[in-house]
Amino acid sequence: CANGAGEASGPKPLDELVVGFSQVGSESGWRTANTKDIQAAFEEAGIELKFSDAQQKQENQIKAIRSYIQQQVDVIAFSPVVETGWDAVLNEAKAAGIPVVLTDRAVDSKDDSLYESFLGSDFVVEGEKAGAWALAEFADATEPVEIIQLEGTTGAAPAIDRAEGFAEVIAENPNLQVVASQTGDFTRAGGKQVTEALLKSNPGVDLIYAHNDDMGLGAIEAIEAAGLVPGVDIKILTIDAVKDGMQALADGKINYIVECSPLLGKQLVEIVEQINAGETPEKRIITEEGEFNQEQAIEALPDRQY
Ligand code: GYE
Repeated sequence: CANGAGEASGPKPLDELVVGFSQVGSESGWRTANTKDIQAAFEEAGIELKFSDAQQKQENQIKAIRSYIQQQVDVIAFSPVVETGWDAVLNEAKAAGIPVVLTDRAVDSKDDSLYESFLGSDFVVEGEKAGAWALAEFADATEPVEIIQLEGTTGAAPAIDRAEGFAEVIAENPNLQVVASQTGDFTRAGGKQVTEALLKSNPGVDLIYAHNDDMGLGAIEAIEAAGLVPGVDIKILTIDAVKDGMQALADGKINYIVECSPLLGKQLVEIVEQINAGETPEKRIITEEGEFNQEQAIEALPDRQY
């Protein structure tokens, strides 16, 4: 690819580099941790980071990216709120010779020359891990296991992939049935509202699978308000492992969490440095992550940074 910033003019000193970052929003504990980690990593590297919060709206991200193109930043990084609809603006960045790095979430573009690298988790694998826990947890069930799924933002890579991975794995046991599935937009308020409504139409629910901790935490509030005991009357399975989620797991209100790490800052700085040096970064960098049951959460909590 001929559009590395470093290739036209040679590497710049780091304190002359400018990176524009368009963040999804501040919808969850994960997002807050991700923003902090990225800002801290650039600060530490002495690289200027222009930051904008899109409030979960694609149009805001497109505007931010266009403004970074206009400002001729050296690298644009962004975490796409949804998968589709990026080709036009990414082609504008390409035409301007500004390399783009995807962090956290994917775009569904067929043309992978539109970005240098994609750094983030494998969300299908996360959904599979969640499904594997559900399979094992309800292995002995002789009656149908009713599952409510709280989906992330509609059209977002983690919502699509976490649903897919989970569905594939639980298909192994026809007793496990997703009886209702709705978006809570990755927020606590969304998780609470959807759970409130779905508990009424599905009084026999056994498990809530939430695509992130925040929606699971909202579900806990709705379950308690209905006079039920979260983690006991209705089990809860989530993804992320942010501090509030881990605390709820330690307290027995959530039953299992699949980790999704928001700590992408250092690796993003490395990618920017490679691009600046005229090197080609890895096209796909997958984050390493674990899984937690109650005991493991109790053990991990004291050292949890976010
Ligand atoms: O799981 C959720 C956040 O894109 C991986 O977005 C991220 C997801 C994360 O709102 O909490």
